[in-house]
Amino acid sequence: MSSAFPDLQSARIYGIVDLGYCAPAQVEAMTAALCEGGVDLLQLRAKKLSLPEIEKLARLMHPITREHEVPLIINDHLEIAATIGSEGVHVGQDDDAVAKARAVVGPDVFVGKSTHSLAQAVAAQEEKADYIGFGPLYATGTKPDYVPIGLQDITAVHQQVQLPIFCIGGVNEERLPEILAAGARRVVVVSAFLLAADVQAYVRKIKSALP
Ligand code: 3NM
Repeated sequence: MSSAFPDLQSARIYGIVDLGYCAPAQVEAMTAALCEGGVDLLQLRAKKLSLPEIEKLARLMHPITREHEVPLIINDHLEIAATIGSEGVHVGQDDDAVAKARAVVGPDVFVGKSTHSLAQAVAAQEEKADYIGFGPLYATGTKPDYVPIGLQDITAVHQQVQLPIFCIGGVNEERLPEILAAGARRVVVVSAFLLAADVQAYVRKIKSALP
């Protein structure tokens, strides 16, 4: 990854421009608001759009994220990440393995992986992911088919996995104190950011509450 960007270890707050909440026409403004609010990482997630549409949105987002020195991470689509030269790519449990992803995007692009249990988190570390998502902590409409894992394994995952761990799923301002008390150090926030009346202010509030 380019040295212009902060390293993953220092990242605390991870936003996602999820097209389930944000219309394509709003993507640029939302990207700017999230970056100006202070996200450390930003993902493009568009489960229902075609590859050309996703690539187009990624190309709109990238100059904005770059200007803010925020790594852009493409969800699922390795070839789009490789084509547009994003700083990261993210894969799920049912997607390509980390090694396959790395082979497509190259050694300088970081590869994140979703994990939904302690065992999957440890496996992702063995697979040499660069970071993991860990959740969903709570039931969430953003990923409705997943059973929430609760907060009880957060301490253990930080003991057993040395990668940056981003707790995800239902994270919002009200829940943040109990999530941090359970041992989380980094979070991903999706709907609470995208639906906030003042996105920048909401990001700032979450950021100021993180260690
Ligand atoms: N991945 P919200 S939970 C995209 O557990 C995603 O891997 C999850 O959205 C996982 O902040 C999730 O709106 C949705 O709950 C997070």
